[in-house]
Amino acid sequence: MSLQWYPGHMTKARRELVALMPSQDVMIEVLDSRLPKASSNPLVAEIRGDKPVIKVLTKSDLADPIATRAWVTYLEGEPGVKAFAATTERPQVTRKRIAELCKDLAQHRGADKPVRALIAGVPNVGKSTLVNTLMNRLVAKVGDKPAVTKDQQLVHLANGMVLTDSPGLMWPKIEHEPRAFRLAFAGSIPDTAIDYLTIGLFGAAHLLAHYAALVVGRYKLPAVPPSAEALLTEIGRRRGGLRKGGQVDLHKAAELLVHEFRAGVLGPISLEFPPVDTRPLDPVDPLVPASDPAA
Ligand SMILES: Nc1nc2c(ncn2[C@@H]2O[C@H](COP(=O)(O)OP(=O)(O)OP(=O)(O)O)[C@@H](O)[C@H]2O)c(=O)[nH]1
Ligand SMILES: [Mg+2]
Repeated sequence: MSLQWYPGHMTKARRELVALMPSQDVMIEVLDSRLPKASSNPLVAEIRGDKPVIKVLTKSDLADPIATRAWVTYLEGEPGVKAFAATTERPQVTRKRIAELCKDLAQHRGADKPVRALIAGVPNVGKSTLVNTLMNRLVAKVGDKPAVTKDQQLVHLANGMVLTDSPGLMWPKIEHEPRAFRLAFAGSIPDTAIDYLTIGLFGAAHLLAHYAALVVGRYKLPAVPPSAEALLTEIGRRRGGLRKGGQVDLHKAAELLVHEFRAGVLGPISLEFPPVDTRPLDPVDPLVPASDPAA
């Protein structure tokens, strides 16, 4: 299944990002910590070109901290990339890190010229929330659904930086099925464009494979269910997802699982993990890969 959701305002948003980027010093690409790869939009990378980028992994309070730490290290291995994990639970840390990294990446601007940064990313990852955190007050509209921001918004920070918030951008067709499912499960694609049962089954399978103890604990299950469908059936039984006659309504159970995952009530969960470093270890110092020239 490929997924198509590319509302009209995104064509305009894309054009405006292309027009603005040349005047910017830095791109701040916002990624969801739970799916940093699936939420990195190839169009955003294309628009950025070779400008430096800060990859902010938002909602880190909802993600598996070990996976997030590995993602930050992995992303920083790419040229011109700085990365860090952010959460609304620690706004001061975010303000400090962004100010430091922007200064560092835009040294050519000198002390007297403000750093200009464009904030971009797929819908619902927390771009406008980041703007509000950096401003330390509510200046951008935020919402718990995709496509809340429809137009670019320019804001001036007290430290002189000039930020532009932008509408969440998708690309016309997501060909890779697991990527589309991850984006949908996390809430970057509107519920009207997805089928809850398909997404719920995908999520249930992932949870069973990587976070079985969390689902067993949350739904008070006697054992790990043998399949994604069995997990949804158990959830439906326990949470009133029954049709007349006592049959479990799998759609309802799937919807419940999707919403509980998004709200973080199952615990900190990541939907993907960075590639494992398989380079041979240095025989003298086994903590570094032998083939790493920087080691
Ligand atoms: N738990 C948690 N939720 C967050 C965090 N940052 C943002 N959110 C929530 O994520 C949702 C989306 O936030 P927005 O800032 O509107 O996202 P956006 O990227 O601007 O979305 P669009 O404008 O639709 O592209 C809101 O419900 C926020 O409260 C975070 O660090 N932790
Ligand atoms: Mg927004």
